[in-house]
Amino acid sequence: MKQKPSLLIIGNSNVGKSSITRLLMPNPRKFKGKIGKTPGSTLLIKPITQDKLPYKIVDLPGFGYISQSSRRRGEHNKKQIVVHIEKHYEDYFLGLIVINILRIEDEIQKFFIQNRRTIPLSFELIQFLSEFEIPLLIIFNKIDKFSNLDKKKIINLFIESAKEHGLKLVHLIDRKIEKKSEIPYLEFSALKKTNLTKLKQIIQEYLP
Ligand SMILES: Nc1nc2c(ncn2[C@@H]2O[C@H](COP(=O)(O)OP(=O)(O)OP(=O)(O)O)[C@@H](O)[C@H]2O)c(=O)[nH]1
Ligand SMILES: [Mg+2]
Repeated sequence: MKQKPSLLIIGNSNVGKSSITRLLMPNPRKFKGKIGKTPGSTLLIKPITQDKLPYKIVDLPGFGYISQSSRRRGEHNKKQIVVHIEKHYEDYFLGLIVINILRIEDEIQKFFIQNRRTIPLSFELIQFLSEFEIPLLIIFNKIDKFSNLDKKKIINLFIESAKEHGLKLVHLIDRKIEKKSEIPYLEFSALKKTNLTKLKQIIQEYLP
């Protein structure tokens, strides 16, 4: 039997990865939440799929994931993510990098504005993934938490700071981005299902 291609959903804890996964499932009731990591030191990478879904979903913690109890474990997980991607990048037809819009200002303040020698983990993750040839889509999730004006301001802050790290983010309008140097982004709300149709459409377009 032919193997299904994989969709990567990556992002820190609590950004909405499982919520997005559920929205993509033909049969969400059969999807049991917490998948992808265990409290143990080993990262469990368990692809999720359903009969009617033409791809598998792999949900991974982002670089910023640090368990409450152990900083070292955070580093350990990061290493495991790196090893996993290095080994499996060819299985992925698309990678969704999920970013919680509520966390952006803080991250950019601390690791960019106040200290130019550090790099925000989100940028590090985007840079790392762009080195492999996985097409990427950045999802700014939880936009329902902000007014339109604040949302624009925060996304702009992210984009402008990313530019200084050599990352070119472009707003995804309708079609697939062809230029390899540009990374498209989509504003999203898993709660309100904002842009869900668009997301599904993009996934279809990238499916091999
Ligand atoms: N307001 C709002 N809340 C959201 C949205 N998406 C997810 N949440 C909430 O955010 C919390 C975390 O969502 P999850 O989908 O479990 O996040 P996750 O990335 O899978 O988290 P981990 O499995 O811990 O890595 C839940 O309480 C969700 O209900 C959104 O678009 N808007
Ligand atoms: Mg989850």
